[in-house]
Amino acid sequence: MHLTAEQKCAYEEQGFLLVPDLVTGSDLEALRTRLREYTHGGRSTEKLTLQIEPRIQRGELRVAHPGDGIRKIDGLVQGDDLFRGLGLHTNIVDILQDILGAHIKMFRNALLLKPPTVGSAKGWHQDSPYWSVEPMELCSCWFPLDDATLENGCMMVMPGGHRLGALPHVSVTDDFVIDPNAIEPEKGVAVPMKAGSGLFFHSLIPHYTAPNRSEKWRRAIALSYLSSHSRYTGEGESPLYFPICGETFQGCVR
Ligand SMILES: O=C(O)CCC(=O)C(=O)O
Repeated sequence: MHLTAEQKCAYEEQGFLLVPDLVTGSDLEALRTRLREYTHGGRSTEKLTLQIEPRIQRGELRVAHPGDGIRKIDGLVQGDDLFRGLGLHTNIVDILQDILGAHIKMFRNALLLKPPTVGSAKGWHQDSPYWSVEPMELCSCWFPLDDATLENGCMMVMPGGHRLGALPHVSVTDDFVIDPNAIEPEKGVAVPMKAGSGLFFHSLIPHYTAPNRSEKWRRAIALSYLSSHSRYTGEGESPLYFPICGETFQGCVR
């Protein structure tokens, strides 16, 4: 599933690209079923890192089942065979090679859940300012397991915003967001998506998701990748990243 020259150009110009039908049918259903086992019983989450919706964590909101309050699950690609298969899926890796080149590692994977009515917003932000990697040219594939709509908190992006470079970010309650003086949210566009599609986006694209005001789940996994030529700029040695394809280079991420 390689990109056409036109798609590649659109990604470079706009900083994002929607690709439909990366995974369909029973393969997509199997991922949903597996995730439900983690959130609502049947499978241990002991080896995973879970984050609960902040208002539920603080006791300001209640949900019927603990699984209805989970906001984030980290590490499924490392810990689960089906999600590992997704992280390494040929349809995704083909496109990543067109964007990042032949040598790729996975930087992170995070299931981002917006439970019905209680799922909160993720404010306008860029990913690279959160991440200790240079150059700031990572690529994420945001993959919804449910249809992502305006009502349940689909992705919103700022077309071309990756070309502004790293913008100043500030801490606010429960979040770390672009300084409101450095962004014009009215220029953002919503990207409703069918489950199983992928939104490939540059790590400097400003993006936002609204609260889930609907009765439907919005579950997505963010799969973030970097070129193996990238450099780790945090303290100490580079973490060991999950290998996707190609080689590792001296002085670069491990
Ligand atoms: O899925 C969401 O609600 C937010 C995703 C996001 O901001 C990210 O993947 O960086």
